[in-house]
Amino acid sequence: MTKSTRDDPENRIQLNRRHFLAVAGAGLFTPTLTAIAGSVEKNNDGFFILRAQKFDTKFFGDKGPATQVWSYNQTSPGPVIKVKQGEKVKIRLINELDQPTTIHWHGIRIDNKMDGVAGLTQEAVKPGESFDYEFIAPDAGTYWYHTHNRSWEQLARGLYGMLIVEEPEASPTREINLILDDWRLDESGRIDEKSLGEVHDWAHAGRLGNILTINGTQKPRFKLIPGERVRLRIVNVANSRIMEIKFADHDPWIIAKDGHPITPRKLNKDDLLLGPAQRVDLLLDATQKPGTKSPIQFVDQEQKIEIASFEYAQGPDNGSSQPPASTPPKSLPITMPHDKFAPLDAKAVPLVMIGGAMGSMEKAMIGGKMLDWRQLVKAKRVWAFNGIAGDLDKPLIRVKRGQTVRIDIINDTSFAHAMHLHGTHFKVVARNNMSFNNGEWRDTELVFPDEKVSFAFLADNPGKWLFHCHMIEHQAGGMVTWIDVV
Ligand SMILES: [Cu+2]
Repeated sequence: MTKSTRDDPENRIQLNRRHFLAVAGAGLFTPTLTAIAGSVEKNNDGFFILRAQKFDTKFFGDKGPATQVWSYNQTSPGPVIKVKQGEKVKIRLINELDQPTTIHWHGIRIDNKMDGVAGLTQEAVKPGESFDYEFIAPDAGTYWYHTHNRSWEQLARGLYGMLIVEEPEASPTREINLILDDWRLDESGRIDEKSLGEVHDWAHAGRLGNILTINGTQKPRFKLIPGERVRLRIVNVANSRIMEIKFADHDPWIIAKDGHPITPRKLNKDDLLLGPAQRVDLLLDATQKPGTKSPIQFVDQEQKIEIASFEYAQGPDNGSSQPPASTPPKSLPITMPHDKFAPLDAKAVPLVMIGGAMGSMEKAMIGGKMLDWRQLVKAKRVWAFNGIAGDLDKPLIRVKRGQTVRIDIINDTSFAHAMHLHGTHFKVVARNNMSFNNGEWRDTELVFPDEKVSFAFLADNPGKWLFHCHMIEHQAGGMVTWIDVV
């Protein structure tokens, strides 16, 4: 690829959108009532077992073609893992695949040895071998777990699941999990393997799928009881697709972002615009009449596509279907160390993103050598942070424990990036030269083209913490660095 032939990313997205619609609209799917289930066996030594295994799933109903995915315990998404805040979590990964793999516990303020980053915090677990993950989850909330080795392939093949850290006090609120993914399938319904590793995608918006699933199925239906209030835990696990969803006929409260509680409020415009890896928790009041069907929609530019639905239980309207919609829910307890957080004393680190199609990157460093664009494309390193295309030899910054760090990101590319910091959460403290503190903690934040966004965090967790774009093809293509807390 030369600069002159770098094409317009919009074309690619349009093509994918058409394909997505064609497959989704083909009427092949059979909607099913869904509850995510998964069985987790417990070993005598107290470890829960996650087996990374191949598994045939049916995206298109029982009569449709089978799609071989990679799974944990024969289900993708993997089993929903529920742990109590502060509890010791013991999980044994057994690798029954023919590629090395690891598990990363996304968003958990974890012991660095347990962070699961192949090549940085541990060696990838070889086929036939196992690894014991043991950690304490200090914050209650909605998290997820996923592979962190060859993620551009292994995540695309289905190696992920939801991790719920429950508040110490059990809540009576019923919960519904929505795990959103897009898959790129070929004409026969198999994973489109030819496109895995395709540098064209890496240099554009990433590998976008052509079918969309919630909890591993198309168009699931979720029961609601008139008058009830349910908690929705939503995560976007797609490799690269930014997802925007909408609830017709309902006006939910947002209560948490990326696992961390926020003061409950009604939704703002972009609250349900989720970059890869981002989560939100909502409380939704079932205000409709018995028997009502109401769509959950995927917002695609001007149009809305139904991707799931709520179905209200039948039965007499007992009058409870007018719930106290104006009553704000109670805030969840916040456990981040706010008091020690000092953005004013922060050590500032610039991070300039360059690269990709329609970008200005002419050269970048790999392994201390300067490469031109042609060589970078050949090496599949088509993105860079501060002129370095994905080297992990040196950290972005080395700081003493207890230091507050501010990373000033400049997105000098034509694409959005979902920046994820391991091991802690950060606050977005400035956007396009406007400083603010909205009280929200994130572990992943979207940075749009030409934006300047500053993240601040307290470096209180020692270790090597990866900092990367969660558009996984961008990470693989050079958008990755790390922060050393000593
Ligand atoms: Cu990116």
